[in-house]
Amino acid sequence: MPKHLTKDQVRHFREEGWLAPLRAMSAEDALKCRDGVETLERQVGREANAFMKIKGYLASPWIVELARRPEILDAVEDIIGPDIMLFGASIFAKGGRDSRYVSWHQDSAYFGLSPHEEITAWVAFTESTVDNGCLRVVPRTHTGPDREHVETYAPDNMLARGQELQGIDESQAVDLVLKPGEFSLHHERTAHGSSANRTGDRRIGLAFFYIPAHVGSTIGRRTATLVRGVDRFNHWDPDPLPQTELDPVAFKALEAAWGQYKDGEVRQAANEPTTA
Ligand SMILES: O=C(O)CCC(=O)C(=O)O
Repeated sequence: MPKHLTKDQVRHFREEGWLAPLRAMSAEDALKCRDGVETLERQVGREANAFMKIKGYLASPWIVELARRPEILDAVEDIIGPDIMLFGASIFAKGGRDSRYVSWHQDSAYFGLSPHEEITAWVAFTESTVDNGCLRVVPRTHTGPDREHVETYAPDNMLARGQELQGIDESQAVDLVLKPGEFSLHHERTAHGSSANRTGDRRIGLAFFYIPAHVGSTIGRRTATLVRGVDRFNHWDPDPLPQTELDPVAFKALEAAWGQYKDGEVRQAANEPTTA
């Protein structure tokens, strides 16, 4: 029996590769998260997209707490089972009237995981609508193979290398419209992206990347955090979790992971054998 989702919701995720909307927290708490992101931006002096990527939860303890919220983990558990590792988190913040977009992509081509059982919980800190460029998915793409991405490095593309899937049938796309405090789930092979923000306010969401503990890294040993259950596999070293906001040790690890990802050491690694 699922713990949190209905059987139909679990079936929907398995067949379609996505599920939304689900509630993680109240709209007031989502606003506090937005404030939390904007406080970090002021402290660091850069837009969150520049530093809260790949291991964004290492920026502050409140982000780790959010990743552990039962409302999110109960839903994740219903899909991937009780032993859950958090291996990543990325902010996706678009400004008001912002032409930046996220091209169609599959995370499986870049995450370097095997087997492909990662699921992403995308948590809305603001409204996420068609007008402000909500997350979009192409249903059932998770059941096919990993596809090749063209790395465009297009300036308005928010992805590190502007990686883009070719031949996506956009007429099939579903808009994952969310209210503040809601979240969506998608599989790492589900093709997804988002359009520009045509409204006057920011659109901010934080994507948490969860794996069952048996999933290993195909690109050498890395770190992750057990957020529920038991790790019987020891595929991952422990993350240096932040003790304070912008804890220097944790922040250095965050920057190193993002740098390694951006600089191309993690490239189309999906089909390589696991080394874990
Ligand atoms: O928030 C967006 O616009 C894109 C999110 C995304 O690519 C992801 O969650 O992996």
